[in-house]
Amino acid sequence: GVPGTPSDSASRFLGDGVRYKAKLIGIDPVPDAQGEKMCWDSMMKLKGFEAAARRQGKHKQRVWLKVSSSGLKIMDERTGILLYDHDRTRISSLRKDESDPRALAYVYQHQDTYILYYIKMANLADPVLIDIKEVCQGVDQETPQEAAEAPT
Ligand code: I3P
Repeated sequence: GVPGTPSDSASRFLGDGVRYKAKLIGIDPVPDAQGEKMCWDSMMKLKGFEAAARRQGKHKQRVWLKVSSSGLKIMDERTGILLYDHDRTRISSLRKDESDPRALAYVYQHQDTYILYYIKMANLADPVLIDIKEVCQGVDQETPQEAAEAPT
């Protein structure tokens, strides 16, 4: 079709996909692939670290979050360096942050460990959550009721 024509919404995710301005709040190893309390505890711990760092004059790293049909990429905003490349099939949990409409988190399976990534968007997290859900559609989710709530 004609570039820019919204005839096929999935085509937005082809190639480089969609890019969002964001900041990395933090990353944290977690014991499991999913779990509401596990994710919440990890997010609140990272939020505590963020506040402590802020009091010492440190700023969160500015990044681009790229959502594409292959998964998620996190790049450093200033250098463009690829920090993390997350295959869609290994994203095991996606959470919205009930305490912050601009934040989201997800769990990624790396070898036999799980790592939570906690990200603050420059704008509202909801449209990004919808995009990530679309890209991760069909990925095995054992407890779909725990996925981020977003209109479809
Ligand atoms: C900043 C303010 C911003 C925050 C930024 C803080 O503090 O809280 O909202 O960006 O975080 O430094 P201040 O108002 O004292 O300048 P986010 O909303 O994106 O978190 P940062 O320093 O980590 O960028």
